[in-house]
Amino acid sequence: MQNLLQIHPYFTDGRGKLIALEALTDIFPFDIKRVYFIYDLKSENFRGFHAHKNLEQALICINGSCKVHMDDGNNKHNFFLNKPNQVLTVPKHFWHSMSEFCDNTIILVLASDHYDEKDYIRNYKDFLDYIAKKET
Ligand code: T46
Repeated sequence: MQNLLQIHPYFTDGRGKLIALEALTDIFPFDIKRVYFIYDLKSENFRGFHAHKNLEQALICINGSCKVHMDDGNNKHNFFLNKPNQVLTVPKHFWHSMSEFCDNTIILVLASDHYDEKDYIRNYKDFLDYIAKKET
């Protein structure tokens, strides 16, 4: 699961750093149809706790830091994001949650499709049943 975290190349010179995100590349193998960002986060809160049936996403902590817990139904892994060139792929069928936000954290999310509540699996038991059915 560690291979879901990639380091994005950046341009750097005396003025600072620049990262250009492009769809349909090794880092973003999907077309990007939606971009959203999550901010004004409180350290004691959790977000996520769901999986997607079809949506592919990539998370970038463009400011601050956070923990992202990922679970494919068989294996679990925690990622710590604290650099804007870290790109965490969240494939479909991965239960995920975000927590331990430091002050001023901003999480940028690139998504392969428009928002659709029907694409969410928001109950963990339903998620495990969905994975079990997929594997048979
Ligand atoms: C995900 C993680 C990483 C919309 O109306 N449009 C949108 O594009 C999104 C993303 C959300 N919403 C509404 C749905 C809820 O009423 O915004 C509200 C908060 O959404 P949610 O509770 O799903 O937020 P998170 O932070 O738990 O999850 C979000 C994404 O929804 C989800 O796809 O993978 O970030």
